[in-house]
Amino acid sequence: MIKRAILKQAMGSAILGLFFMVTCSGVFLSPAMAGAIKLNYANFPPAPTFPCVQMERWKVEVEKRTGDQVQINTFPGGTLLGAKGMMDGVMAGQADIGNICMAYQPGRFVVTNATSLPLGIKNAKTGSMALLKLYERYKPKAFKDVVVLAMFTNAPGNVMSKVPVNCLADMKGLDLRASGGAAQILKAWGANPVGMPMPATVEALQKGTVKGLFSSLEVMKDFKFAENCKYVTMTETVIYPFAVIMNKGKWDSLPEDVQKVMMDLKKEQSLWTGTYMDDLIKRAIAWSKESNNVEFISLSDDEKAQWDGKLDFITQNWIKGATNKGLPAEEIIKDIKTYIQ
Ligand code: DTR
Repeated sequence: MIKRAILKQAMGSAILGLFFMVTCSGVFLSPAMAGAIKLNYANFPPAPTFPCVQMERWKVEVEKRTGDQVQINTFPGGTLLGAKGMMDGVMAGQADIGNICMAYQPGRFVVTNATSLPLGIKNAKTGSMALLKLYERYKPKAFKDVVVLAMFTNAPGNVMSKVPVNCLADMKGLDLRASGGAAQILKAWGANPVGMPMPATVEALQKGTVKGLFSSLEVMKDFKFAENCKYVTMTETVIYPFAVIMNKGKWDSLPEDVQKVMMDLKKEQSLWTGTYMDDLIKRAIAWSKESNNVEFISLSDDEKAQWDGKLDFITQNWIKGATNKGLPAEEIIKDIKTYIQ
């Protein structure tokens, strides 16, 4: 009995001692403890797609550069927040960080969506840098309740289809999947745009609800669309702007050194993603040709001029709408044109 009581007392003081050691040395309380700051990062498309690849790269870099003070838990595939609810979800704190495709909400992100007008952005690297510069210059109100951690774009869109599209006449009445502002582009070309998020397109193509889609070509590989779409018409038209955003309250709660790591990474991450995307396009084209025998159709200069000419009204309409909202629309377009040269 006595022996057991002594043992109990000894164990008690050992635990107490350990507690003091831990707290006094700061290990328990210090924010520098590994993984002390946990952040949830939501993304809407599946893990192998480029928005999620850039998310994983950002996670690794932030964890490394903060000496593992920060631990980022990533949620691809809409497991935490979906495409449409991303912005509001992050603002409400359902996720600390989220990746939004701004083109899915044309009226909400008027300034940054100007980069998705047919202005001739040639690749994702140029698009990403122009988008970030535009954001930094105008600091649009749409972002006042969040902190922007990165901005990037995909590469220009092309027509991927089950039937060959050689000229505008071939587009007539063709059911093609599009999202956001791309719907009016397909309509102007005579096609029948069918709106749905990218992940839903896999089934729509298999079932034949749509005969193809309009987007950047990396999806031929990432979503295996090359198995259904044996033709690609190279229109090289318009990019989609994306942003990585963080909940403001969460940002304010972060130590300054962590905030610095993230801000220092903003431009680098944007550039990294644009470059990664451009490289991915090359690989997806090669893979589509080699493993799925996809035919790539280029338009003659005359034909291309006809396709482009059908889209002029889109920028004009945007200028009217943005001017009515009190935005310096002409200046925004001029700036984008300068940034992409
Ligand atoms: N073109 C847009 C955006 C987009 C391009 N590639 C991906 C991959 C995953 C999600 C979105 C996108 C679109 O058509 O949705």
